[in-house]
Amino acid sequence: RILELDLRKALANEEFELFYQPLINLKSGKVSTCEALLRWNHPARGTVSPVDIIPVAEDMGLIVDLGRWILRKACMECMKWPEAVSVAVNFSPQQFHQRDVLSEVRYALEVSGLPAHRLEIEITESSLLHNTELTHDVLSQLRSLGVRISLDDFGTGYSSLSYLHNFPLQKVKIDRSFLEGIDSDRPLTLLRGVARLSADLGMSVVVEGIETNEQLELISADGAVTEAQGYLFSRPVPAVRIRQLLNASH
Ligand code: G
Ligand code: G
Ligand code: NA
Ligand code: MN
Repeated sequence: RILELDLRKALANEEFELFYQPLINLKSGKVSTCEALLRWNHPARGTVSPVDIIPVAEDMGLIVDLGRWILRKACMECMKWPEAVSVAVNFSPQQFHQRDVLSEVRYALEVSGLPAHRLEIEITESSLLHNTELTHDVLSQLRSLGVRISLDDFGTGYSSLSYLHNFPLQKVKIDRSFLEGIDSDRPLTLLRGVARLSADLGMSVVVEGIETNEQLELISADGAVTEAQGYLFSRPVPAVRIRQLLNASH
């Protein structure tokens, strides 16, 4: 595949870039975290989406190198932000299940100087499907380092509610599909239920994909949701732009 050949060169040629999208703490109204989102500035194709990059990188065995680059870059970028702001980094299942995942995280923190409590790792339910005992150990060890684990896209996979109490997770991100139609006809029952359950289990709760003020009001009403993310606040933006945004708001 052409894409594979290009992908091998892309790391060396510095064609990758991280964009950042803020998560807003609903109590303070301030940015709590910024999520790093991968972009590839392909010399001929223009911007390539992570949806097209990550699976190919996993097939090629390039995910470890690429993941290492992403993690370090994100940690170094976070060092330029106000201290109250954390960075969230997405881990693909292969990246999460690599043997050296702990050393990778420890090393990224070390070389960047970022305190562990300012790093959040986003995994999806698919990372929790297999090797549950080993998975549990890795999560606990990451927790001992002081990083937070966030369960991304909750509600799109098998959505076993048991994940929420069986694994040591600190945050749950409710997928934006839960918002569909809530400002018109669909009852909020499901979203509120998941949010309340997660909050009662001691987790921070994020709702993703907030695009309107109506949606923001609806999810804020009962206090279970702690953070919101979506185009209403900001699209994913380049590093320079997020720095300006954070300096203006903190
Ligand atoms: O930013 P965008 O909407 O294009 O992201 C599309 C998908 O790609 C999302 O599911 C997001 O979690 C995933 N993604 C974005 N950046 C990364 C990354 O650095 N690593 C991994 N594993 N997934 C990413
Ligand atoms: O899987 P993950 O949650 O990491 O995916 C993040 C993706 O969602 C990014 O590609 C980002 O561009 C996209 N996104 C972020 N906020 C919104 C939003 O408010 N509406 C829509 N439609 N997509 C969003
Ligand atoms: Na994510
Ligand atoms: Mn998500």
